Amino acid sequence: MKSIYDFQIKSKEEFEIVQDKSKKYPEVFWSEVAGAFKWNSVWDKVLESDWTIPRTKWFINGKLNITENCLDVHAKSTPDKLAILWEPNDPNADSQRITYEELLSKVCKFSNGLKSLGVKKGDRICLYMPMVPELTVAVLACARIGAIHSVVFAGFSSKALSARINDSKCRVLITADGAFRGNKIIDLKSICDDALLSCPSIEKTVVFERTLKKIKWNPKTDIRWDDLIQNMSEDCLPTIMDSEDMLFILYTSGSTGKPKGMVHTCGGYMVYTAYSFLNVFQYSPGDIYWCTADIGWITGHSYMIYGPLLAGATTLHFEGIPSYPNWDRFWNICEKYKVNQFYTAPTAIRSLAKHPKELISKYDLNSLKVLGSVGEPINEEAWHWYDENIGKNKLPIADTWWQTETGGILISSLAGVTDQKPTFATQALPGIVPELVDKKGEVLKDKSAEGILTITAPWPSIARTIYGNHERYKEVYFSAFPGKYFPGDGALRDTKGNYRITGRVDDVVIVSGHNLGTAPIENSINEHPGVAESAVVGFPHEIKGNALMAYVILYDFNLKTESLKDEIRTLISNSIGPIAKPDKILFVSGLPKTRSGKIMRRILRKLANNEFNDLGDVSTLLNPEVVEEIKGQF
Ligand code: 7RM
Repeated sequence: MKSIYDFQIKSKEEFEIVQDKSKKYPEVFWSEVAGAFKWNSVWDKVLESDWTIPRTKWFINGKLNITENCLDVHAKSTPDKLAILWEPNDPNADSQRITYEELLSKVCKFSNGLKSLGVKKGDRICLYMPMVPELTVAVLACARIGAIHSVVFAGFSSKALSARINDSKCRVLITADGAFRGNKIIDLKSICDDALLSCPSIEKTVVFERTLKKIKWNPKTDIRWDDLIQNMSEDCLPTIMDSEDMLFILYTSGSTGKPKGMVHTCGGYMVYTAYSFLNVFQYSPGDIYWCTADIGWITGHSYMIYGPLLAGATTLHFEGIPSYPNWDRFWNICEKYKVNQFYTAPTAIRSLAKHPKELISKYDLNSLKVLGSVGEPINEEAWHWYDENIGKNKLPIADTWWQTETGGILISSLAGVTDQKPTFATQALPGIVPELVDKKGEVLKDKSAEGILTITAPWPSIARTIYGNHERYKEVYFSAFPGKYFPGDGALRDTKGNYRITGRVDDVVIVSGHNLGTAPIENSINEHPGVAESAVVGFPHEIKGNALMAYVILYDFNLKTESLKDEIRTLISNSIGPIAKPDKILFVSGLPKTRSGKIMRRILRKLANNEFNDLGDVSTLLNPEVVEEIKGQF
């Protein structure tokens, strides 16, 4: 039997050969990769796909349990190998080192605990937890017994939590008494108590004790984590799943208010996350890999838990935040654990770049071999700062473009193997077929082009549906360009076939009959040396239909003058045309952002339209206070 490492591409020549093969014979290609895993019975058909319905199925009738491949396989061959390294919020508290054998026991114990609550295959379980190893244990325990995990980021409000619980009718909620985040304690349990006032489907709440702060206790429904696992066996046979059985639901925000529960299935997700992990990050056995995301996001699911564990890797999980106790914490951790692969987000890079370089030079970062970026387009300045200061101008940077919906990385360089180019995600991974189209859906055939990104061929880890709403799935992803997957991003292609993601294309505003994307307008505003960041939205206008409003953050707030507004308008006029000049420019100190650093344009649109009382739930924002500040400026 081949190992998944046999599919790790090691040279540019090999990349070209594999890419060619994956395009010509996708089913042969993916079935060979899938052969590197343990299946209880092999699929009888590799692929069934019709994106007009839309439907995608991989490894049909294959039977497996993903946790056998994440845990049992390695616990048998390398029991003492470290699976998880855990760094707590408090740098002086004890860290944890969990081997594959230990992780398997912990997962089995908790799986048995869940079973004792009556949880069975197909039940939905909500997880609302801090970044402790028990979160990973709970995720894998669900997968082991065929329950569907729905992790909700533990920074979301009680309202957001209850909406997600109710959408998928979860039976059990797993949470903690609280979470440590920097010098704050977040009372997770009381947030859950609030949420559960309107969640009739929840029968039991399992509470892991992290902070030991006093909490309200409901003896009828609440169970301590430790009590639940106390007498449980350390063995639990994995439940045999079909390839296309649901593995998890993960909610992502849509352009309308209601979150979309993206559904991922067992077989294809397993094959693609492991394959992409090994190839993008060029992980070698023994390396220490660190992704700084939260498990509450898809990056955490695919590249902190499943991808690395499937590869038998050592994955570092950090409970805290980059600024605590100081802005050198990330570099401190890199040195402490001799991190080899470091994967973070542009928003983190930009905050880190604001602090003195001595905070980096204090530490020995020589262990680093690969850097990664994810979550939004990385701007030129941030890319070069990362390259120079962390990569010392010699490390490959993998700019990884993908989505909750794609399950895994679709466009990225393979670190150190294929060419990189600043601010370009570069090439599609083997088996991924991107295509640029214009607004009418015409394929842009020129080598170098700019347009809307689509993906034309199915890949194993595409989300199969939106939980309970297949119509919306079809509408959002498969109706703009029939037969193609539409991710909602714009992209530019250079003559060598490298892709640069330019931003969301679903934020198009029609001004006096002209279709204007807000992303290119923002890009030209950002060219002004005084501008740190900007966001442009449309608002209704009597004559033009829509007009534009620009929210602009200046490096120096004191420079907010009328003449600066004129300079910004001139820049836009010069790069796009006078039609793209915003009617209103507002200087602000921050923009409302999601926890993963994405600007909430929906809120900016409402503010621009004076709809102050109808902003929806702003409590899920990273910085709800800026909404008040912006309101005050109108
Ligand atoms: C992994 C993740 C998805 C959206 C996506 C893009 C943007 C993500 C990049 C990027 C440019 C990147 N999932 N995005 N990665 N844009 N370059 N490397 O972020 O579901 O939360 O967001 O994020 O707009 O469509 S997500």
